[in-house]
Amino acid sequence: MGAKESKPTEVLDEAWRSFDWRQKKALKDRLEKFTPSNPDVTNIKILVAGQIGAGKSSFINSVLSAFQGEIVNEALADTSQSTKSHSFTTRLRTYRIRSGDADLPFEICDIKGLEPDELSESQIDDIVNTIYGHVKEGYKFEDKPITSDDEHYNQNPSLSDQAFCVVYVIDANTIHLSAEDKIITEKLRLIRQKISDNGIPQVIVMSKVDEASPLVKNDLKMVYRSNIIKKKMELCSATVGVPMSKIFPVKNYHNEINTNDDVDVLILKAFDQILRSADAELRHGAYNECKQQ
Ligand SMILES: Nc1nc2c(ncn2[C@@H]2O[C@H](COP(=O)(O)OP(=O)(O)O)[C@@H](O)[C@H]2O)c(=O)[nH]1
Ligand SMILES: [Mg+2]
Repeated sequence: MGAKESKPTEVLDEAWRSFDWRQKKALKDRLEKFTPSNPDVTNIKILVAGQIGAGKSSFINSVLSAFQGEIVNEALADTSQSTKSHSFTTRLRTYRIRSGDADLPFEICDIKGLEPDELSESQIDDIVNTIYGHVKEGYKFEDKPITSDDEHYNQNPSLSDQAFCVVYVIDANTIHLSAEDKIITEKLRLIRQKISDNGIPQVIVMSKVDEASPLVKNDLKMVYRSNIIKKKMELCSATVGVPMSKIFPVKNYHNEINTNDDVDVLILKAFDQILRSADAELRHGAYNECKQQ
């Protein structure tokens, strides 16, 4: 029956992005040896933003798991499904990446998810303040933005308190399908506007590629041969305004009990690029100049 359908083919003849599926060990080794190129920085901080339910906590857990070689559930992912409209992460939480017993010089911050309500400036201000290192660990996000007299407000953030790369986690299934998503992408665009003057690099992690394409669900290695995934990444790029080279498709660990090399290698590749972007920004030293004036 289905043979007569004239849908565009989902399987592309060739991978449109070259990707070595055997590079997991090389990536992991390199990341384990990585030292920030600015000696004043003890750890490179990465901030993860995106819509509620996009997979931010699951992405953080997946990075932790890929390094540990076993499933880690440190960042609380929302498994209830019913609380989609309300952000599960309300406090600022920072996760240190470890490999075995060794602490690596990377930290990832999980912040409150963006809510698809009217464009409130307060969420955006909170995110921008967090990027600049003004929000201390454990701060509970409120309906209004943090003020400088708050006990969790850091007046003098060090380089290690600031985020040097912002990662937007975007669910491949919902990108630009609903009015809600238009509001979210508009919010991301506003954040971009506020921080891009300072050159903070931005990367998109497009999550849930397994749910977006049956081909990919069946075999993750088909991710760069899937027409659906390619189209979704192009849509992401156009709506948020981030080049394709800064968009990484991933499948997060969410219900598995063991890690898997294909999942790991996509996650580690995304994380490697995130760190390279952050470190390049540190090297350029734009921050040093603006902080030391
Ligand atoms: N199939 C699939 N489900 C995912 C993936 N990433 C996250 N999820 C699920 O999506 C839901 C929301 O994820 P969560 O990490 O809590 O999103 P957050 O609100 O952005 O932190 C949870 O039910 C996860 O199990 C993925 O890559 N594939
Ligand atoms: Mg979360």
